[in-house]
Amino acid sequence: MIKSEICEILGIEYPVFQGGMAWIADGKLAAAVSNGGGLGIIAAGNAPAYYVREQIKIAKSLTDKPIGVNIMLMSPFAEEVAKVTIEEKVEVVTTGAGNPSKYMKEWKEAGIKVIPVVASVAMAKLMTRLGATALIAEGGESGGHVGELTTIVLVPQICDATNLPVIAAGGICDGRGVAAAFMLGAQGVQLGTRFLSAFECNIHPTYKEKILKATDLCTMVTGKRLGHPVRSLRTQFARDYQKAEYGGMPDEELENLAVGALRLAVQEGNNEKGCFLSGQCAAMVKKEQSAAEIVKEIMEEAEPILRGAEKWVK
Ligand code: TUI
Repeated sequence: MIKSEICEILGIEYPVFQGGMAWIADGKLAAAVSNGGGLGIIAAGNAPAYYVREQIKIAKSLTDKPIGVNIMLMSPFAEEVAKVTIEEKVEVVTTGAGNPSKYMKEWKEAGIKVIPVVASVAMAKLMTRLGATALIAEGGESGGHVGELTTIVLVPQICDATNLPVIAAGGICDGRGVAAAFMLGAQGVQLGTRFLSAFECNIHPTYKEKILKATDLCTMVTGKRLGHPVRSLRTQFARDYQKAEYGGMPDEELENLAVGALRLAVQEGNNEKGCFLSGQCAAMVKKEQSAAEIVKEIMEEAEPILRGAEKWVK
């Protein structure tokens, strides 16, 4: 069995986080992952505080294990959601798409373990200084908002920049990815795309089908021009957006094009207007299974791979 310091720090069985996917990672999915021994994480995305509070209550009604809330820092509701995490006494907060410095003191005083996503060495150093519990190093293979660096170059650099446990994210889908992450110095992994196929993941059947049918070159990055690069499946919407982006559409119109696109993908499976966020590893997601099975399976796969690494050393 693979154990690391992060398991003791958080009181979880397996060092596996479920990524905080906006519109997707609700209380039910988070509870299923936590009940499976990993860390389930509710995504706040762009949702207001009352929604996040509701999802925390749902998760807590389904599990006694620790759960996390992911705060998307570009959300207009980030501040009120930050308060809700304190009021509802969630065990862990993860952050993404920005700098959470101004919340760190409050969270720490409330006894919340803070695990920010960092996409650079500078941010890793700052978060270490401000008292983060651990760091998530998320490479650009991931779905959604992506940083510049890939997982294989980001993780070791973040590990060198901090004495905190590092969780690797981006492109990790099975036991091979888990083993590789540990080889790079990580003590845990975060997976998003793989959990899209979980029975407990409440996305439109069309979304699930697209993930299960995806092939190696199925994702693309759009949104660079406006400074918010986002990885999604290469659908009609993504192609149209890219055409508009490089065809000189004014910024405001381009922004409007994306409004509501995540919801249309998740709730309606709308191919023309929906934005189906996905990591590059979609092609490696082969079957539907329970969240608990996913957690257990990837960790059981990783174990013989890590043990077998000795065969390379003569
Ligand atoms: O946040 C994510 N992935 C996301 S957020 C999201 S919702 C969204 N909707 C519309 C436009 C954009 C996003 C969908 N997917 N991943 C974590 C992540 N954080 N990746 C990269 C970063 C990051 C980037 C810059 C973290 C810190 C950072 O710091 C910048 C600074 O302020 O110095």
